[in-house]
Amino acid sequence: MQNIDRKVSTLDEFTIQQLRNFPTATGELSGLLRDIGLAAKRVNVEVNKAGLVDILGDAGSTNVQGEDVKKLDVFANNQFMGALRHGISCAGIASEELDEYIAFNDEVSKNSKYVCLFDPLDGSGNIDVNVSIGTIFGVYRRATPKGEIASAPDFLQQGKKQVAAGYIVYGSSTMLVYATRRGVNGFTLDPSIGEFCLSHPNIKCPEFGKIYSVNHGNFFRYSEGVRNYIDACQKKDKGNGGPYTQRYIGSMVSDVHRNLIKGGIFMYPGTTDKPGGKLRLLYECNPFAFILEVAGGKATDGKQRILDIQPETLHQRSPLFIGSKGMMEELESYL
Ligand code: P6P
Repeated sequence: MQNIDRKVSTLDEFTIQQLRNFPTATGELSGLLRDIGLAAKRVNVEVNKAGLVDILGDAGSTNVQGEDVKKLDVFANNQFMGALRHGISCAGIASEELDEYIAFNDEVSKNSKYVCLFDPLDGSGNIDVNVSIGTIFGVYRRATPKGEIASAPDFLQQGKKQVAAGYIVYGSSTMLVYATRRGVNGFTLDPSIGEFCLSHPNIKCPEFGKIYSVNHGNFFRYSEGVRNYIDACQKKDKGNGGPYTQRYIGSMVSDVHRNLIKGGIFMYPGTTDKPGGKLRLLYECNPFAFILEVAGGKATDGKQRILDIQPETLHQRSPLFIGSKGMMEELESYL
């Protein structure tokens, strides 16, 4: 009998295997993750040729954050929204690019179990200069009864209510990383077969690392505790666990992905002029906080666990400190 145990799992095979391991599962979450994988492949094609076609440049509008919206943002938003709307697992979406949530009002969607919140293309300011960018998503079981059209309570849930979260990094290779409570797994896109293939099984964030990521340009607008921690990072030498290195490319997906794999801490603190920080709680902080906690790391807003924060509005911002557990505990002693 030929050995049918293949070494390489595609994302589809992996999610179906997860389904086989949990017979009570309905397959809706697996289906939703495959829908996201499909949209990611379509976005990847455009991101990879962004410099070649007239898809660069501003779409002329600005999003709710007052940021110039580039055409690729709009394209990516429509790909993820379209894939989820036409799947069988999603009752509605909320997007960093859209002022309001969108509840799908067809019968199949109204009877779906999940909602998805995403930042379709984070770091879009880097598109024109060929720096890696990414998609970030979080999946929640809907809070309102199936059969009804999704509504606000479905989208304003604490991050700890996520059943899955993940990101796609369109970089030197394109990777999709997602977490459920059972673990964090990374899939690298193999363009020759057009499939995401399991390349980083069971990702764990090292308890300590040597990388700290922060925008030094805001240094004098950070709190004293944050400034003292950053000073300490720069004074690390071999004696006390150093030397640390500073890595920050201004694209959260890339910065947090690197620190997840290698160990490190990423900080986007509040500042004197923006005490709430810049990053969005629902579309950036919650998904990454879920992923890092499953991988053994930590994520806070400087005072409380990100995943415990009860959202009040779709686009609220939060300070974010996230990464290796040991480094986070060291930071907390300065805050
Ligand atoms: P700053 C990109 O616009 C983004 O939302 C994140 O991807 C990134 O980490 C952060 O903003 C960079 O912000 O103020 O340091 O340029």
